[in-house]
Amino acid sequence: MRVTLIRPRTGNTPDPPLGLMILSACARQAGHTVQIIDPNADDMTFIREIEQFNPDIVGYSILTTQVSRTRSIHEQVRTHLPGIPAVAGGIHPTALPEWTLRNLGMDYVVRGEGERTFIALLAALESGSDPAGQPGLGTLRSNLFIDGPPAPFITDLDTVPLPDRESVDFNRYLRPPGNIRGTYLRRATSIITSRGCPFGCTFCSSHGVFGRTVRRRSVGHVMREIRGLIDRYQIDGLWFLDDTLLESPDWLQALCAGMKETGLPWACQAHVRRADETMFRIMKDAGCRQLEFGVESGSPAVLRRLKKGSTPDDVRRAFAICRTVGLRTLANFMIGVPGETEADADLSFRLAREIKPDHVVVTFVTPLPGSELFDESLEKGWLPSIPDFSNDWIIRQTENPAVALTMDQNTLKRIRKRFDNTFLWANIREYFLYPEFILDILRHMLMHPRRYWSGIRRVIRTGRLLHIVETVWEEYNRI
Ligand code: B12
Ligand code: SF4
Repeated sequence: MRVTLIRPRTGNTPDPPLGLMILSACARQAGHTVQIIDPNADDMTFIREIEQFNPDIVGYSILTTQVSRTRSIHEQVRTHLPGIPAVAGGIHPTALPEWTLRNLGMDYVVRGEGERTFIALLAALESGSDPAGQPGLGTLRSNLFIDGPPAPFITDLDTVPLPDRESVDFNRYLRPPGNIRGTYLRRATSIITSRGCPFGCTFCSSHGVFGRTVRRRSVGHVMREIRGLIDRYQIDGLWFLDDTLLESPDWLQALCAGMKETGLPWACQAHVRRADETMFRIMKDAGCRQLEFGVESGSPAVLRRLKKGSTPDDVRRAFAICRTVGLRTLANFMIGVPGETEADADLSFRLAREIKPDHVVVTFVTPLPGSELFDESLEKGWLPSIPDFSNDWIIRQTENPAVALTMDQNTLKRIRKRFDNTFLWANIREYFLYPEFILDILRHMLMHPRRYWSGIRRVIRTGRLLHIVETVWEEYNRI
């Protein structure tokens, strides 16, 4: 079959669509022909490319933030290719399968890990049989939702093919400054080595797709992919996308030995409870530059509510170890947690100043489908019904919180502005060590001044200086 896979992105980050590239590799192994479409956030010109390819099926990979964009893309696809079957997978369809079928006009949803279910769906459609009821697959028949049993998790991740990077123009994702924030790299990319996270944070929906038990690829398998990336694409840095990389110390030590040999700088996400000086030294010695932590709050009560599994003292300890060892840090905070007061938010602000991260990100709490917080929001009426996931749900870009719980919208916006303006310089100062990058941005701004006006207008309207940085980032990263 001819298969078109689409990522309906809402931002212009140069992260490659790893999930779709893995599905593409599976589909090719099964004898299908694949096209991957990953357009810039406001681009619609790709419809012609799809028409020319003339697929038998289109597939969308959907995060909750991408629902609006999926809707508009799918309308166009339906207009230009009437009757074409459509399948959706990813975290949003996994959490809300029936909603996705009915509201986004999809014919099938794939829940959880997509590899096996997707190939089984293609085989069924090719042979003309009805795939309804297959494990992991949801569909409508006579307007009734038919949900197959959950597909079992893949136990041996070494059997999953490596992402099919040849199906995209992969060089367009390899561009400065790269995805290790605060570090300037010319050809950095990302990789994922495990699936699953054992923690139970109430705002997180990651377990919906990959579960709570960590499954890992073998170090040998991971290093083969990395060496391939060096040989084929000359990468100069790596970001490990794993929910948390530190769950298995022996495995991590073996990975560090491999990374040391490559000489590549790298970064990863980690939980503060896993901070360990000996391990951090090994990681630093192996090229690790930065650890990204979900700090979330400086209030013990809020952390308990979020079931984060950590306290402000755990945070202090983790950041102190990083400073001793010489690892850069990124701290994610969230505001607007149910029950959170302005005094709690002030504790977060004070903690952020105390631990001195190299990079601070603050977002409004958003009850994403698949999370405990989403279910609680519906139960308690904070969300009157399943929303339409309009632009306020595009977490990084929205000016307004999707829901305002204990604190009202204006208070939340004021707190976010205080955070953003305070840490703005810390977040960008490292880039000024790379004059060629700054000159490149200035050249870009001079060549496309109109594109940057929206950012300046938003700064004037909101007083949030970060808008101009975000606009520069978006425009510069347009790929
Ligand atoms: C890389 C990443 C990003 C990248 C790129 C995201 C993208 N894909 O466009 C960047 C850095 C841009 C990013 C940003 C954000 N992200 Co993010 N991100 C991730 C991360 C760490 C890895 C994603 C990945 O590549 N996984 C590996 C691949 C193999 O998995 P996969 O894509 O899910 O695909 C599998 C299945 O889902 C399925 N599948 C997927 N697509 C399809 C399509 C079809 C047709 C089929 C059949 C199957 C299928 O099959 C695949 C193979 O098994 C995940 C965490 C995670 N555990 O996945 C969070 C995650 C996806 N992000 C999340 C969030 C919340 C965000 C942000 C909102 C964060 C923020 N506060 O700003 C922003 C929003 C970005 C935006 N504007 O839309 C949430 C999503 C929750 C939700 N309900 O949507 C996750 C799950 C993290 C979490 N712990 O909750 N993110
Ligand atoms: S937020 Fe991070 S640590 Fe918490 S459950 Fe999700 S992936 Fe795990």
